[in-house]
Amino acid sequence: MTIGIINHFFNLNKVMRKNNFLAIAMLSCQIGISQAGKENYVLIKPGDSEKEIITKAANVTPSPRQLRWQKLELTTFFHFGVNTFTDREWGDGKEDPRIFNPDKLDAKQWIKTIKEAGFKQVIITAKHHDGFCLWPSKYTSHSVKSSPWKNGKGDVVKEVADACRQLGIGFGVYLSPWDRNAPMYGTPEYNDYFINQLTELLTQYGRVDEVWFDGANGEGPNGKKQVYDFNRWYSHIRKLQPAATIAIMGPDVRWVGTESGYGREMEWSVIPADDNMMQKIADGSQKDVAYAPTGDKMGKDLGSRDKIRNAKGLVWYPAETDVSIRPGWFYHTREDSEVKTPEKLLDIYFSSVGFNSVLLLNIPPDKRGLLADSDVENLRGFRELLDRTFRTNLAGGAAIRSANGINTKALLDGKGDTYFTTEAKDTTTTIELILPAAKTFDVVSLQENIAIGQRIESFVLEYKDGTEWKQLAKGSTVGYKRLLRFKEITAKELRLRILSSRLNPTLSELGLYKLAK
Ligand code: FUL
Repeated sequence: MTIGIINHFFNLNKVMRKNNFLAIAMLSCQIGISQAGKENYVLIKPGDSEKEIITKAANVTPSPRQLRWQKLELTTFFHFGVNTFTDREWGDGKEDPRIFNPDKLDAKQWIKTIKEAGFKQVIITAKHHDGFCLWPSKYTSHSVKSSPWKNGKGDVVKEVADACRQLGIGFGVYLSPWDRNAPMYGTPEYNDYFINQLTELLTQYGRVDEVWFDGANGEGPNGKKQVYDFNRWYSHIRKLQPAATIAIMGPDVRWVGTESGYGREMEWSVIPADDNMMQKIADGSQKDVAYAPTGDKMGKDLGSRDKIRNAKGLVWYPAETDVSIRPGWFYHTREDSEVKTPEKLLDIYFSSVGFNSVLLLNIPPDKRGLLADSDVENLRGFRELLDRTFRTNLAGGAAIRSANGINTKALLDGKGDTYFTTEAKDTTTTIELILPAAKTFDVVSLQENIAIGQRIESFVLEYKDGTEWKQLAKGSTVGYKRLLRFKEITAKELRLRILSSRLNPTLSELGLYKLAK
C-alpha cells in the first residue's frame, strides 16, 4: 500500500479511535478547579429546567492550566526521529538506530524560528510509534544512545527543552503509547515501561507544559495489542507536572476532529459529559473524579442548547487544531515544494485560532537536524502577514455607546482581563461604535472573557450606510477568539448586536482590521 492509502485507513481508524477513546479517556484524572472557586465541570440534576442548565453551562470555566494553554494561540509540533532518515511516516520499530545522525542539529534554530513567527509553545515527538527514543532512556537501547549522533551521548529532548527555557517558550512532549519496538508491548509490563519513560521525561528536563497522547493502538512486535492504562498515566503526570495540559487522549484538550487546519465555526468549549463522570462525582471525592465525555466529536455542533439540553453534566474541554506545514508529519525532501504558503497559514490561523481553538502547527526538522529553508521562509512570511493585519486596531479611538453596557472602555484597551458586560438579567445588547473617521476594513475580532465562562450564542455586525444599517457579518460562538472576514467596507459607524447569550455576555476586546495581502 502507498503511504497515502495507509494514511487514509489510518485516519479513518484514528477518527474511530479518538471517538471511542473519549469514552474512556478521562478516568481518574483530577478535574481542574477553575478561578474564583468555579469548576471546569458541572452536574445537571434530573429536575433542572432548561434555564438552569443554560446558566450552569455559562458558569463552567477553564482550569488555570486550560486557560494558560488557550491564551497561547499558536503552538508547534516537531515530528523528528528515525522516520526522518527512512523517509517514512510510520516506522515499524525495526530501524537500526545507527541511521539516526542529524549532524547539524541545532534546537536553538528551531525555537528561535518559531518564536520569531509568534509561536509560544512546542511539542517534541520524544517517541513516535517506532519506539525510538530521542532521549537516552534507561529502559531501552532503542534510542539516541545507540546512534552515531554525538557518539551516542546526545539528547534531543534536552536540547529542545534547554532552548525553550533560554528563549522563554513552553515545552511539551509527545510520547506515543503505541510502540512497535518494545518487546513487552501487549503485556501489563508495558504500562510500567510507559510510566518509567514518562517519569524520565517529566523529571529530567525541568518544567513540562504539555503532554500529548495520540490514540494509535496497533500491534507491537509480538503481534499483540496493548490495553493502555491511561488512568495511571494521568495521575502520574498530575503528580510530577501538575501544570501540564494533557492533550487529545487526555482530559484537558480535545482534538478538533480533523488534521486539515480548519476547525468548526460554532466551537463550544463546554460540551456534554456522560454518566461515568456523573457517577464518579456523585460517589464523592471531586479530586479524583472520573469523567468521560462520549458521543460525537466530529460534528459541526458539539455544545449548542440542543446538545446540552439532555446532558447529565457539562465539562470545559476546548479544541486544538493540529496540522502539518507539509503534507506529511515527518520531513521528506520530495515535499520541499509543498510547504504551506504564508497565505495558506494565515487562512488556517483564521480557521483555527479564529474559531476558538489553539493551533498546533507541525514543522518537521530535516535530516541535518534543522528546520528547512522553505519552512523558515514561509513561517516568516506568515508572521509578516499576521503583523501587518493585526498591528493596528482600526476601531481605536472610537466613541462607544451601549444602552445597557457596563465598562465599554474595556473593549479597546488591549487588555484581556478587563471586559465589557451587561447587568446579569440582560442577555442581549447592542454596542455602537463611531470611529473618529471613516476606515476601510474587512476583519472583525471578538474575544470573550472566558475566565468566567463562554456565553455568547449569536451575534451580528452591521455598518451604517446613510441612514440604513446593513449586515457585515454574523456568527454564533465567540469564545476565546472569533475572527470573521467579510467584503472590504469603508464605514464610520458600526454596531455589534449580541442577539443571544447564556448569561450576560462579556467581551474583553473588539477589533477591526484590514487583511494584509
Ligand atoms: C497521528 C500519528 O499517527 C501521526 O504520525 C502524527 O504523529 C499525528 C500527529 O498523530 O495519530
